[in-house]
Amino acid sequence: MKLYYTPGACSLSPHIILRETGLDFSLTKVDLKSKLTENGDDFLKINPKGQVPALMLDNNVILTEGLAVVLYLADQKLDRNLVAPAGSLERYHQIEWLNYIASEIHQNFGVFSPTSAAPESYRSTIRSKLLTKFTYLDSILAKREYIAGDHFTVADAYLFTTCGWTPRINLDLSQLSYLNAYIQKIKQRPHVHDALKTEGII
Ligand SMILES: N[C@@H](CCC(=O)N[C@@H](CS)C(=O)NCC(=O)O)C(=O)O
Repeated sequence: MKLYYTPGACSLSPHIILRETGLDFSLTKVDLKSKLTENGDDFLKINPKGQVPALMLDNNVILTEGLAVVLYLADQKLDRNLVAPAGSLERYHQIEWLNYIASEIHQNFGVFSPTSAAPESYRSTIRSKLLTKFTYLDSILAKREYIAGDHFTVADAYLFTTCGWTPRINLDLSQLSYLNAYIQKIKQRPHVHDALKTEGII
């Protein structure tokens, strides 16, 4: 399998999950501005949406959308407990978290992208909105070790990835002590550390 990624982008989440599963994979870097891969290939021919993550399966089929990609990967190695088995209520709760992170957290970062023309007043509104949502997540993490329960899942890889974007938009989360302890704990996982190192983030 091959993961098309951009350092520090939302593709970090499936990158972490690939490592956590132990599946064999390679990485190809994408420049999101030029839409070229590090090999000079036109990324729009690989994923016409022009977005990472994109996962190329061994039969050359492309799977996109972070939520679908991490679920697919975790399902390949169910024994790693990165997602609960199909049909279990636990799995639907994990999907509930993935969707919350995608729609309520991730999407709100869009106004801070380099191509966004959003005025500072709007950015400020979104910053406050994000603070409210991260405060809610902090209250969940006050009650349990990981966002969906007592062990690391696909939802943690995604949440951890989005937390990494907050300094870039000047969103101060230092008062959210449970969230901060959680970020440190996830960062110390060997596979997370390796993913961050490979992407040049640490
Ligand atoms: N709906 C997509 C969104 C992916 C996304 O926002 N990717 C960003 C990087 S974090 C990207 O590729 N941005 C470049 C662009 O939209 O042109 C998903 O959930 O995977």
